[in-house]
Amino acid sequence: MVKLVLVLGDQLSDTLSALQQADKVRDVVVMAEVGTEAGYVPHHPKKIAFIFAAMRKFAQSLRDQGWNVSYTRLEDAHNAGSIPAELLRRAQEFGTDQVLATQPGEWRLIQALQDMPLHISVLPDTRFLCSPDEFAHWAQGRKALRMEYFYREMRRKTGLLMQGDQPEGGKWNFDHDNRKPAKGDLFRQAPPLAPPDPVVDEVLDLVAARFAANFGQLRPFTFHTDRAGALAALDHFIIHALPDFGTYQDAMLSDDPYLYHAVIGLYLNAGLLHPLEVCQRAEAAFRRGHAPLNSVEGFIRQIIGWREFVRGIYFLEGPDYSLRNALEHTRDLPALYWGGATRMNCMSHAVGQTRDLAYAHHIQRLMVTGNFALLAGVDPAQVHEWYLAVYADAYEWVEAPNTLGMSQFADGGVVGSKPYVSSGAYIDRMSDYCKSCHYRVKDKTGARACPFNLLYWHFLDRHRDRFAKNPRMAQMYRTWDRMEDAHCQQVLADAGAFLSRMEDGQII
Ligand code: FAD
Ligand code: DLZ
Ligand code: SF4
Repeated sequence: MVKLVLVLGDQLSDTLSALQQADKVRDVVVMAEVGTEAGYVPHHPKKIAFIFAAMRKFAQSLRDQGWNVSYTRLEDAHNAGSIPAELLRRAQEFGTDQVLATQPGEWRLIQALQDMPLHISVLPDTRFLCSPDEFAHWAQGRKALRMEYFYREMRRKTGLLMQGDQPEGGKWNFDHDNRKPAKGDLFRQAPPLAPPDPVVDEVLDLVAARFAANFGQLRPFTFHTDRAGALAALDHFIIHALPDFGTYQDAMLSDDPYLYHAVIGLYLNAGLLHPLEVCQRAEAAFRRGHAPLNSVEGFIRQIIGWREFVRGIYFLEGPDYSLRNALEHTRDLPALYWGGATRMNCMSHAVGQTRDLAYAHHIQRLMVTGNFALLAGVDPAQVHEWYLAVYADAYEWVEAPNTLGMSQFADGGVVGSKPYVSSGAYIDRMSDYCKSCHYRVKDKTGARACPFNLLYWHFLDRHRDRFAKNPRMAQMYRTWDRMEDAHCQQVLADAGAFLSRMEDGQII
């Protein structure tokens, strides 16, 4: 009997397990642009355009390889509106109830497929280096799950940057070399732009018509939308940016959104690049002397360490992970996250760049927008929805542990042993934002005091019961306790007033 082979918008890989198990002559590949996937959060228009254009091109490449592909466009009159409804419609059309699927990356869809009146074989997603079962096995019996130890296992497993059973250069992690601020440089090479293309143009018109109300600027659209383009972006990064990736990984500059970052997360997560090939190319650059060890190790750690680790956590923790709120934060996400005016220059740049590019690099996500939401006590569910919507690389398996775990501490310490919070001093050290800000980063109290300075102590003070005994935070509490009582009261009062202005919808 003919089988339907489901290929989702983030499963655009020739090596997909469902395709590998299918019979090219007998079976039918099902792909569908559907309202539910395009609308479960208000995705950035660039993200929707990237996924639809990449889906259309991948469908064509499958046809070119001899596959029979039934592709539903968003605007098709018979579009049933959701992945399950499209599968049912195609099942009726082809007289079958047999489906091959690769496990989706979100519990929401995994559960939707389980509830269907069809025989669906859900195969493991083999495009990762560590399966959920392998991760669960690694996690079993450990008191705390720490990325660093998991990462070492992945280094041993892949053989990346290894000399026998020892790490290259005698150390697993060169992070202490990677904390430098950056200076403007006119010669820094931005990621390459994709050339004009009729498939993309058609999708851009569709997205402009259907998703005009979503936060985010659609044009200019510069992402690549096929594997060849993604490989070109990777090569460009390895040649031009990888050598400095490590040193300036944490730096932020107002006029340079990409610095030495790869901007490949969207390609990896959609399936256009494979994590191992990416890391092998980076390792080869080290072996031929093109890039130093601190950069290559740092880059590989993000991919075989953090990326695999957060996926392991997502599947280990189960479907309720995205509902967690360990710190019981309840404030609404301020309008400035959706483009509302703000006087905070760092927030204005990080959000403005996100609106224009559907991209911000890790430290902007963690130490600017994430840090502010955490310090201000914003409801993590709203923070989670924002991050899932606004970045071109966002899917729940990777976004939720980063946002709810690493950034908001909403999982109570599963991903990180302490919350990532900082005052304005960190942002000042790592960026050029503060020098043209309305607020003064050196001011600790008063009307012009940097809000990060006020809220940092407010956060520590209100969560003292939870964090004072955390050995990694004891020093912060000792500093707070050494301050004059009157100063502390002033900081807390100014922070409270700032939060009240924010809640009243005033420009902050
Ligand atoms: P680079 O800095 O060049 O790093 C190279 C690659 O390493 C990335 O493409 C990515 O695949 C991987 N990587 C780096 N850090 C992480 C990480 N913490 N977790 C997983 N992979 C990592 N990443 C996503 O892919 N999707 C998300 O939805 C996402 N949401 C995030 C939300 C928050 C609050 C934070 C703090 C981080 C989030 N990240 C997410 C991780 C990271 O910010 C992005 O992977 C990275 O910014 C993508 O840009 P890049 O390709 O230029 O990465
Ligand atoms: C993100 C996304 C969007 C915007 N649209 C579609 C779509 O129309 N059809 C589709 O198959 N996939 C889409 N995706 C990706 C899915 O949301 C993704 O496969 C699941 O969230 C699982 O990771
Ligand atoms: Fe951000 Fe504070 Fe610096 Fe202004 S002074 S840019 S609010 S850290």
